[in-house]
This record gives sequence, structure tokens and C-alpha cells, in this order.
Amino acid sequence: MEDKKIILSGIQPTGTFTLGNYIGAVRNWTKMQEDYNCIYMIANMHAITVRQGPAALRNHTVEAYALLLACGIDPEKSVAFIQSHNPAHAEANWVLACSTQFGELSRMTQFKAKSEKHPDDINAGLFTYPVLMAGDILLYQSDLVPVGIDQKQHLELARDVAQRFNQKYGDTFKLPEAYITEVGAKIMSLQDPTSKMSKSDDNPNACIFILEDKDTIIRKFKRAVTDSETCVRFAEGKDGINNLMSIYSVVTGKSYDDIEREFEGRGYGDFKIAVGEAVADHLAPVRESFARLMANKDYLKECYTKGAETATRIAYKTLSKMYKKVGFVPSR
Ligand code: ATP
Ligand code: LTN
Repeated sequence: MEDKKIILSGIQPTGTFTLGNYIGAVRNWTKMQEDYNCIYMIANMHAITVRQGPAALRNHTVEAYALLLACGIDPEKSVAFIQSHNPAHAEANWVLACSTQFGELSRMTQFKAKSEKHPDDINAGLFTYPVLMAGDILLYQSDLVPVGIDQKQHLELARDVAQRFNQKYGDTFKLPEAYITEVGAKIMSLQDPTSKMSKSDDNPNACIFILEDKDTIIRKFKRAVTDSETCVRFAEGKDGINNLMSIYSVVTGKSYDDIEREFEGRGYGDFKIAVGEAVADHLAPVRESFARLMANKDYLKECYTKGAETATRIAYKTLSKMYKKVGFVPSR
């Protein structure tokens, strides 16, 4: 790999990507491929912290991989792989867990939210999830981690764990930084604009899935919850409209001022249709490319096998350093 900064990020195969995943994460990943050494991962080990049917997980994993490529990740330029194909992740997880405190994991808001959502399955994996994630990042000596704002707390924990390990055992890990864009770092639910748009939302109208057809996308935007005003403007308390404006801004490249001018004197109805159309048109090439890729599973397999080989080679350099530092005796 050339001497460029290292980017790493991951996405869970818990369902088709939403517009939130696309705008907050994957869209930015594609843009970084020229200037950085990029490593992107389908985090299937993270996904089983919440119950997944085995067949669904298998399908979603291959689909998520195809979606990464369909969104523009080029497997020739970036390393794109499936987490469970690289055993270093599970191994690093254990060692790092022994440098992570119970108290700091207890403070993770995602753990609290997911425990509330699944009170009958508050498993240990859900609790230690951020340790696995810290390993994902630290194994590759990543400089930057492009994520949506919901992952910021996990990133901070990864830095703390790395720092603690470095202090205890000597310099081992580079300290990673979160890379979070200003617009689109948190796309909100279309039905409850005070909560995050999430793949696993029970209400299908709350989410735009990036493979949905144009009519469905427009219909969902038409039903989006807004407020009782009629003026399209970005302002405090107008969560629904603010959300639609940031989506429209990202897919069209227009500023908030441009958008306010464009819709001056026009109602929310017109604006919602315009957002729906712009989003559907923006996503059309992704849908087409996804269909082509899914018709060629052999090619996908070739790509993820190769990705896993490269990822494993890079990660084991760090893992063997970790093992040495903590005092594990080498087998030969
Ligand atoms: P789940 O609902 O299963 O927890 P998710 O939709 O939150 O899934 P993840 O796989 O956890 O998706 O996240 C993948 C990436 O997408 C992360 O970088 C995350 O920060 C980002 N992301 C997720 N939802 C949003 C959102 N609504 N707005 C912006 N970024 C998001
Ligand atoms: N936890 C992340 C997915 C993820 C990730 C990572 C993101 C797993 N490993 C490493 C960045 C870096 C999420 O989006 N829920």
C-alpha cells in the first residue's frame, strides 16, 4: 500500500442500507478512495449482538457487500472485506477487553438504547460491542474513521483503550480520529424527526432504503412528519424540515440559502416531492449497479476473498505486536 493516511470504517449487515447510512457514511467512503488507503468492512460479527436469523444474516452480508460496491467502493482501490473472514478481529477483541473498564462500557448510549429495545436479549456481546469495534480500528493503525455522529462515543472509547494499552505496554497503536461531516451526520427518521433513521426501525415509513423504487421514495417523503408552518426554512424546532433540507442539500449540492430561495412562497407539499425526486434520481444508478452485481455472485466472492486476504495480512502485523507486548509466548 502507498504511504497515505489510513481510513477504516464498517457497516453492519442488519438490513438494506438506509439513506442515513448512505449520507452519513458510505457516500463519504467512496469519495476518500483517491486520497487515502481505505479499508471497509461488513461488520457481521457486530450484527449478531442483536438476534439475526442465520439465513437472513448470510443474505444481508452478501447484499451489503454488493451495496458497498454499487455505491462506488472500488475493490481494486480499497480493501473491502467481511469481518468474520479475518480472525484477527476476534483475537484482538479479547486482548483489548482486558484493557477496557466495565464502567466505561456502561456509559455507552447505544448499549442503553439497544438494551431497552431488546430487553429479552441483553447479551454480553452487546455490552462489549465497542471493544470489538476498537479492535477493528486499531488493528489497521487507522488515522481516520468516517462515521455518522451516533458512533462518536465508540470512537472516543477506542482512543481511550488505545492510549491505555500504549501506556501499559509501550507504543503499539496509532490514535484514530473520527471523521464526521457537518451536513448529514445524523439523518433523522421521517416519522419521528427527533430520532435517528435506523435500518432496524419497525416503521417502514420512517426510513428510505436505498434500493427502493422512485414511487415508494416519493410516497414516503410525502408522508414525512413536518410542522404546522408552511415556510421552507432551516430553524430551531423545525426538525422535520431541517432533516429534509439536509437530505436535499446533500443530494443536490445546494446550500440551505439556495433551498430557501427555491421554495419561497411554495408549500411543504412541493418541497417534499422535490426532495423525493432528487433522492430517487440520485440513487437510481446504485440500484442498477446493485442488480448487476447480485447477478454475478462469483465476482462478489472473488472480491471479498481477496479483500479478506489483504485485511488479514495487515491486521496480523498489529496483532502479533499486541501478543508480544502483553507477554504471550510465541508457539515457535
Ligand atoms: P442498526 O439500526 O442495525 O443499528 P444502523 O442503521 O444504525 O443499523 P449501522 O450499521 O449501525 O447502521 O451504521 C453504519 C454507518 O452508518 C455508521 O457510520 C453510522 O454512524 C451511520 N449511520 C447510521 N444511521 C445514520 C443516520 N441516520 N444518519 C447518519 N449516519 C448514520
Ligand atoms: N459499530 C458501527 C459499525 C462498525 C464500525 C467499525 C464503524 C463496526 N466496526 C469500525 C467504524 C469503525 C456502526 O455503525 N454501528
